[in-house]
Amino acid sequence: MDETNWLWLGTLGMLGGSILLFFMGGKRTQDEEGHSIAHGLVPLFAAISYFAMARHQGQVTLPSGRVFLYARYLDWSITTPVLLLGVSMTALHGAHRRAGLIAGLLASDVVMIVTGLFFGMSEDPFNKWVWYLTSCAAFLAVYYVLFGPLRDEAQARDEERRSAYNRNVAILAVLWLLYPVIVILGPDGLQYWTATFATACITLIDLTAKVVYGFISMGGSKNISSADLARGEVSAAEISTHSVPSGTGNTSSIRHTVRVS
Ligand code: RET
Repeated sequence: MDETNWLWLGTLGMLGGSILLFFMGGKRTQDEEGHSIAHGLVPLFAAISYFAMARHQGQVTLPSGRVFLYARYLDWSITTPVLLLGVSMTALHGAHRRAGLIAGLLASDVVMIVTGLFFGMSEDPFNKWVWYLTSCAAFLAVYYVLFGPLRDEAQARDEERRSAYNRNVAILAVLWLLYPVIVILGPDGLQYWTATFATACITLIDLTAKVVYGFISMGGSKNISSADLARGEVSAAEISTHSVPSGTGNTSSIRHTVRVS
């Protein structure tokens, strides 16, 4: 398969994954709804970027003749914050606490992607390494928040949230680590690998980090919602409108516990 074929595989895989994730996602609670929409949107954004690259758009030929695919970075600048927001919501049981911590996490992630973009566009070795190392430093900050304060938050939650968080972060930490390794070995870095091989690797990891991970994370969210509903611990504000009968105020099928905290 040549590079363009891999990019087409990415386009179709992301599009198919997005449709499946949207339709198979739960809607019983806001947690489920949020995760379904987030995990459906992530591969949809990626499909746009893969399509552009498959059509030889979203790329630039640098003075050295190297073709740099910047569309990937546009994809990552949107999809990585969405994925991080998803795990944060699991750890924090909703979006309403520790806003500064989440802002710091997302800012570090954006710095990682933007400096990564400059790394990819650099031809001068000094510039290249400075950008690469800056991006890696921002990546470490992302890991610090995931394995430090957010992990502590998750451990204080119920069993379902705790295990969903631990599982999601373990998968995410391993998969995300592969990106800087592949990129540094490929044509934008040390040029040990051909463009086709690097694109094949990134496409397969991207499909895993977005679609396969999406299903795993959504499964965790379904467990969380089932347990919350069974315990009657879903507050009125947390139940999505789909499960609340309108008009009558009759919500007998779901026991509400509105907790003021
Ligand atoms: C770059 C190059 C510079 C050093 C580092 C990088 C990290 C990239 C990562 C990307 C993750 C993308 C994901 C997309 C899925 O939606 C920019 C490759 C550290 C971690 C998970």
